[in-house]
Amino acid sequence: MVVYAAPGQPDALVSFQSRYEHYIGGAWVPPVQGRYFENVTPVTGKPFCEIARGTAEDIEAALDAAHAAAPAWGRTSPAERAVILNRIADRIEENLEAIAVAETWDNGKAVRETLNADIPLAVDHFRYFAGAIRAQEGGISQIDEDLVAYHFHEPLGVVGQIIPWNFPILMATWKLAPALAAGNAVVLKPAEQTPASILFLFELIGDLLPPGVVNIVNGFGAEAGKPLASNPRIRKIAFTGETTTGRLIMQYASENIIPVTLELGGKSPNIFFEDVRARDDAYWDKAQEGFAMFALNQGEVCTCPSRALIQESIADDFLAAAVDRTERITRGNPLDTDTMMGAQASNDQFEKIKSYLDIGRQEGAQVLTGGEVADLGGEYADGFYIQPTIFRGDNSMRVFQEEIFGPVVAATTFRDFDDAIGIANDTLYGLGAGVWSRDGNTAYRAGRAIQAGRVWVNNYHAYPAHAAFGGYKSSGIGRENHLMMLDHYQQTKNLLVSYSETAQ
Ligand code: TXE
Repeated sequence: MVVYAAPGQPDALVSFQSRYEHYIGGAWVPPVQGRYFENVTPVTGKPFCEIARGTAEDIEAALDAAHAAAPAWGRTSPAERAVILNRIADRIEENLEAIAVAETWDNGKAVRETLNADIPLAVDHFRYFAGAIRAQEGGISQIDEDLVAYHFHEPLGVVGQIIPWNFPILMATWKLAPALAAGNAVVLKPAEQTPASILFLFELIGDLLPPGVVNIVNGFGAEAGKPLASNPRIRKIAFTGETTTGRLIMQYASENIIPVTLELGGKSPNIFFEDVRARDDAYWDKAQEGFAMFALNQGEVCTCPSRALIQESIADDFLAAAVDRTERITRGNPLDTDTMMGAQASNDQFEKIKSYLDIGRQEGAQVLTGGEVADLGGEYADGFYIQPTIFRGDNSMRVFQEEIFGPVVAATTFRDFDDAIGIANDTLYGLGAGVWSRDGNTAYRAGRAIQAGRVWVNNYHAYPAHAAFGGYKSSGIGRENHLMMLDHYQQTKNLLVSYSETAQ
């Protein structure tokens, strides 16, 4: 066990500044209007720094810096950009513990996750896109003997990126790494709930990039996000957040006719077929771990397996074991590596989850475990802690249909394959899904029939950089990760060249 801090302090590894400015043109720049807002740590519920409160003027300053930097950056070779991305990865890796603690302090998630997942995945993401851009090739089409079509990849120029608070550093990385690899300059707006860890990160890595290639403007959605997303000086907007906000982002983008990628909400089904019982105990345990993934990151994951669908014949046994597994999720100081589940990211989110605990009960869902706020007492009494909760009910209930974004799973049963797929697809969303069966045919057919961009088969919540990730239906547009992500940050230039010496 390692406790990274005395209760209530991130201490030795991270000293946050008491005030953070915007990061524009490689420098720390105060907000034009001179206003700041308090940033609270969910660990204790107390403010720990203040953050520049950005407005349209700050966005314009950041766009000036990005436009000044974009032409030279866009002309660097893929090899030069790859070197820089690899240096960023190395610098993050060298400071992994400090960045992990900063992320936990800002977001509330358990440090065992930031140490073992969030930050290592961010490192790998930069390395992946360093390799991807060097491996990318253009194309040549020989139209006829004398006419040749060359296809080049060109950067878009200056792009806008708006990210949420559930994986601040990883979401920033998912967006920055491909955009930079492709040769774009960026204006990024972090979520107002969790700006500090990203700013701490840029104190560590900012010098590795030419000034103006990445600019960070802090602030709220309406004040800073909208002037960025609706700005005619960006050539693309990438967004992760709520589906209703995603609709607004598309409206803004339509005014400027720019491409949009959206990673939005989810209500992912996790389907357990009856053969999970017929196999060895190790597989049963693995399936139980897959079920318990609803509490990973306190359930604040767009792919949270928040609907469990269990075949009738095994449902009672499975759920009894699931309750036992869920009750063994250790909670406590998020900075203690023994803690599995930390604090919800903000008071708003805490209140939203509490309201769904009431809604579930009111609509008649049975609480199998949890269902309450988790009172950790002492230093943590004002932190945002919720018990991991299993509801049992049916798919028409609001707790099955609406994104709660907390450690809450709604479980139901199904009769047969068709019933399972019907329930799984009875949702507005289509981001993630899980299928648990060792029958290859069942797993394959279910995986193909579920309307979701990512279906985990016999695993859940793995996010390798080279597997495409994104939504069907109201869960979004476009993909993240994978080579194909480069396409979202590039234009295709076609040169159609005649080598004929004569008129045709
Ligand atoms: O999201 P918002 P919120 C879901 C989850 C959560 C709910 C609300 O269910 O409970 O959304 O979270 C910026 N123009 N997800 O309110 O508002 C905002 O400042 C431009 C799922 O935090 O979408 C922040 O940086 N930008 C999701 C970002 O958008 C605007 C992760 C996300 O905030 C804006 C987060 C505007 N008009 C929440 N309004 C996922 N898919 O993982 C807000 N923003």
